[in-house]
Amino acid sequence: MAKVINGKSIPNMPWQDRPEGCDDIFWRYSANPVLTYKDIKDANSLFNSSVVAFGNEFRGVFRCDRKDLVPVLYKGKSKDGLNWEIDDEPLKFENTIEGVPYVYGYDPRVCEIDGRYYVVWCTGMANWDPTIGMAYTDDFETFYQMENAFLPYNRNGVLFPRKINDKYVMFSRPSEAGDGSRGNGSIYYSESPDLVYWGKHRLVMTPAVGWQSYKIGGGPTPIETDEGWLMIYHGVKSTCQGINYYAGAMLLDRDNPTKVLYRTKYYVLSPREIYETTGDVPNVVFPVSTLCDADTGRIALYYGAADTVVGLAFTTVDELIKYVKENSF
Ligand code: BMA
Repeated sequence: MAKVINGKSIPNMPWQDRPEGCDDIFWRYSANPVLTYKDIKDANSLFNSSVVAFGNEFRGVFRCDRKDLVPVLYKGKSKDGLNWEIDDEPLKFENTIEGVPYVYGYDPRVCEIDGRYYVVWCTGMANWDPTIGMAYTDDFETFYQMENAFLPYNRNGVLFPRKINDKYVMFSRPSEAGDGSRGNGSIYYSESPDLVYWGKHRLVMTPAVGWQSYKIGGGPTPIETDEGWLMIYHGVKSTCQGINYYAGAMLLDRDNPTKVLYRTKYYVLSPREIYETTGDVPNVVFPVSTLCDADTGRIALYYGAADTVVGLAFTTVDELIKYVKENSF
């Protein structure tokens, strides 16, 4: 069995066994979607969101497009990872940083490093130009804004849960257009001594064929295993009806995560159910966060579906690593 390194025991995380007769690598929660616009006051949609274990409970930072269709971040708590109490008002930062406006926020990823929780999201600067915003919290009550990590245009910032070779590590996806309308987006590595200054940028992975041909971007916080960093990512394909979003997985070298050991040539999750194919943006599954129980290797993946709701799907570290190794280029 692949060993989860630096993981947590989360015996109460959401889980269902693989349904009989299902041979999907990720199987969906039978009561999907887990979150909808009904869970937040004045919401149009509640989707690409991030969930973490916190003590014996769960905490989350959520993407909500309110009825003005401006994306904002919310915080919430849950005892079981399924039933959530989300604030009525958007998340506010305790501090403000001059010159770092917070015009909007979407696709938050929460990553715990040494007991502190960092939120990395797509933030709007002047002119609504997207880049990578950062904040931290110790208690999920008070959040402090940090310096933005990069210049526009950049999206899909994903922090690694520990320093590697004494540096913080982030993956991101720089792009040439603010609205995400152009393809060719690749995943890049950056490192930092202090979570403020980022450099030593390196290419990690470019788009490939099929479902990941138009652009790719990071997903949930990577899971450290004795076989490497297990990372779920998203891939986009352009079609005559628009662009479709899928999820894939890769395994990266533990000491040098710019080194991709395997990446799936098949997707691991695709828009198939009605709540994934129909909504504000049809045919989107967008993986954002996972819970992983270090004792059993169980993984619960929270993903945005059709830019409208949050879905949940399950697999195990062992099954996913085996699949990645057996179905890669
Ligand atoms: C991306 C982001 C995501 C969204 C996806 C599909 O560019 O905006 O938040 O889920 O497009 O619309």
